[in-house]
Amino acid sequence: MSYTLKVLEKAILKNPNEPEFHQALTEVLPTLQPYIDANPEIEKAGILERLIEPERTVIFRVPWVDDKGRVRVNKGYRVQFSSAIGPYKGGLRFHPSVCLSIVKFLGFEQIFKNSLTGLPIGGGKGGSDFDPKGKSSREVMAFCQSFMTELHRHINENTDIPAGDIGVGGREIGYMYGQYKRLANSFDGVLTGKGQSYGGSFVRTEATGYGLVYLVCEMLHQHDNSIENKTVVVSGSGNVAIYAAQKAAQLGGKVVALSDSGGFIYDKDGVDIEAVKEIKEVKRGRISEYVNYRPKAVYTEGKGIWSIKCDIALPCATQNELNADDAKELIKNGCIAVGEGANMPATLEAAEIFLKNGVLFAPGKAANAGGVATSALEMSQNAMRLEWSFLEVDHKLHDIMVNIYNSISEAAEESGQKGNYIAGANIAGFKKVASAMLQQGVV
Ligand code: NDP
Ligand code: 2IT
Repeated sequence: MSYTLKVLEKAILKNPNEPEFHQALTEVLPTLQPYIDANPEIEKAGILERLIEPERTVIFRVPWVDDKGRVRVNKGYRVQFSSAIGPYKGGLRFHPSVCLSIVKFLGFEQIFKNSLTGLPIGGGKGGSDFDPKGKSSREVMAFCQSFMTELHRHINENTDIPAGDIGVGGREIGYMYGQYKRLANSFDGVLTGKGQSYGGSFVRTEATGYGLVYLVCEMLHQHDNSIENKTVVVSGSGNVAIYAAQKAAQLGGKVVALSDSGGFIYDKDGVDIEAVKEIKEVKRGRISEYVNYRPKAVYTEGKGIWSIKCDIALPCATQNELNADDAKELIKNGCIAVGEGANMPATLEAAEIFLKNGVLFAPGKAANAGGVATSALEMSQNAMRLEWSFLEVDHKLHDIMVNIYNSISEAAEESGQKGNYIAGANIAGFKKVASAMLQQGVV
């Protein structure tokens, strides 16, 4: 049995009840085999056995008091996965589904994604099973303060720099930053995604969605195609989805659908992004409310967004939101390109189907790396106590995404798997991390 399959088999046995983590390992490890065959020192140094084990995992109690005066308790997590090429970096997710398996899958993917950005950031992830939905701002603040009261012992600007993810946006980062500053007595760049008035970077809010579209456009361009006049379906309607839809429309695509966990909207004339922003960012409402703004649009409850005919699909909600049947339906309807804005939104089977059918498929670690890349730019600006303009950051983001496309495309070709950007992203991300680990000895 090959080295990667041996490590995978053992990891699955040693980490039972972690299906999402198993899935991430299954998606990554076997694709590294050609590179490892050419570099046998990797196996000798036990690089994979070390890489799949987080350097440190912290799980903690988060007690807080709700508006009715009741004591509530949630679980908090921070998985500090790899510091081989820089301080741990990755988001915090607040969602009732959050558990160790999900945080580990996200943290593992983050190592490769962060390496692909070309910037000096290691991999980490965290979060809580706290559900911000339906909570008052005071409740969210109480939770965030309690969460940071423990988390602050484990992070600092040179060790671990969290940011947002599902359920964590500017409001939550603000409350957590306020509490961190109070406990650490230090105004530093320990979180990214901060508000503009206290050290946040221009473009961080837009970065993941914009970056996704920049990468997809480059991929299309390299295949003598473009986003212009293409029909685009974007799932989700949170931070990533909104700005992916906005950039896709700015660059000439027609975005006809968005969704949330309740259902999806179809607007054949092209989605009105400003209306979506008002519903989601201002009112914190549901996507179903969109029909009040555009009465000709149709809202359908439940899953099913992938049955809408499109040229380009951008899954931007959550893991495993696009399965084999969805992939087949998209292909049947003429879909030519898929860009993963979310982390692992396509199941293993779905991704395989896209590859087999010649659909251009940009995996999350590459396609959604613009968010964390811009976080790293925020860290640079904080360290220099400087601020770059919107245009400067946007240009840097664009260059980073084009570079990522080039490196995953080259790595795919070099490993004899031209056009397989899943393998390309895994290998290109792994190379730098493995090299750093080899040079740093057994740690
Ligand atoms: P938000 O919380 O802003 O939005 C999440 C969106 O996805 C909402 O529309 C939400 O619907 C939907 N969603 C979440 N969970 C589920 C679920 N279990 N089933 C169906 N729909 C769901 O999060 P983001 O936009 O920040 O994140 C979206 C994805 O992008 C995640 O996979 C995240 O890991 C990834 N990502 C985010 C980055 C960032 O910078 N924010 C960077 C890179 C990747 P509802 O409101 O109904 O729950
Ligand atoms: O999945 C991700 O890359 C993020 N949620 C962003 C992480 C970050 O540190 O900006």
